[in-house]
Amino acid sequence: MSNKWMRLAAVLCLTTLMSTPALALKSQYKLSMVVGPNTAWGMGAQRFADLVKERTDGRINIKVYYSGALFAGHQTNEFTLLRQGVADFSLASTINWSPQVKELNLFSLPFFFSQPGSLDAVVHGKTGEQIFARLEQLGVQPLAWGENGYRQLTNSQRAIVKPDDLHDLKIRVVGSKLFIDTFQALGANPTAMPYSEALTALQQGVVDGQENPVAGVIVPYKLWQYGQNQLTVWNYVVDPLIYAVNGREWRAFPDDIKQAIRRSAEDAAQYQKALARVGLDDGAALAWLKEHDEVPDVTDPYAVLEENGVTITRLSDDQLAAFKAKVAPVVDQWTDTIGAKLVDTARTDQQQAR
Ligand code: X2X
Repeated sequence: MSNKWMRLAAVLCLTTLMSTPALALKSQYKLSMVVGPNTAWGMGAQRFADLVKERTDGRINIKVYYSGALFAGHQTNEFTLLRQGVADFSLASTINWSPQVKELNLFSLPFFFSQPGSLDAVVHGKTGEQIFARLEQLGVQPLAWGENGYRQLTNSQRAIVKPDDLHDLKIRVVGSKLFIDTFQALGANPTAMPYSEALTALQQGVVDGQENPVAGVIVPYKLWQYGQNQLTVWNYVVDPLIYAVNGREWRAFPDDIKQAIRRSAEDAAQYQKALARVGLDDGAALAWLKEHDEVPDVTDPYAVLEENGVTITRLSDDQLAAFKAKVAPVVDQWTDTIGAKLVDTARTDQQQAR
């Protein structure tokens, strides 16, 4: 090849590499979900899909794949599948992405978000910005923050009032090893498994307990029917949800579609968070839903639990202190993994919001 042709070929190559080609729109996009449609989480995903369809005049059709259908139940593979484009969209808990994105373990640090409003302060503060930038770097475009909720402990054996009560209880957990470390430090016997297997394990008594949000998971899945008749309110972890889209696909969307998708995620997230918080906050969530003519099925999740024979144990500050002391070394160790700077930023975000 002559020099001239080689130069031309090189220029052509470079132009192709530099411009993001406009991909043809797909007839259907897939959104991955861990849980089912009758949860705040599932309803928040469906609302997003509906809004996107409406606001793009039907050009973007998103089908929600509930109950882990897209990743065959293996929820800790979700981030990888979204990155690869096996899923186009996702409404995901930070817990399930934490094995691949170590920064997301921040949200699973035990007793780090115990003050009301501290999660909002972090996700809408500098920390949230930095985490979104990190996800973008890794090939996933985040769109908005949702919320699964404060995770409470249930079991089939006894009331948990002090760490000793957890001794040898088999507790199902998911996510990164941080959860195993936390429950081992508390003296329990934790075992990691996806949610799709957890229900059977609870039913068969393979495990004694689990931890999940009351409105987000425990009530919609009627966990009392799986022997879970003890619940301890300890607010030890709160997991946010993230509306997100595969980065390559995002960059290829025209601007008007990008804008419609982003606004739909923000609006759906507000609705989703209100559903996740009904009956658990100071009344703001229910007021928001009423204002928007939305009628939630459950307005008092603790009352539903009690009606179904679940004993609720609320820990005092002194009782909580005993649990916090046990997990303090785990928090220190995982602060290094997450990045001490990010953990510090999250502390500052919380303090500034007070
Ligand atoms: O598996 C769980 O416990 C759940 C449903 O809460 C998550 O996906 C993190």
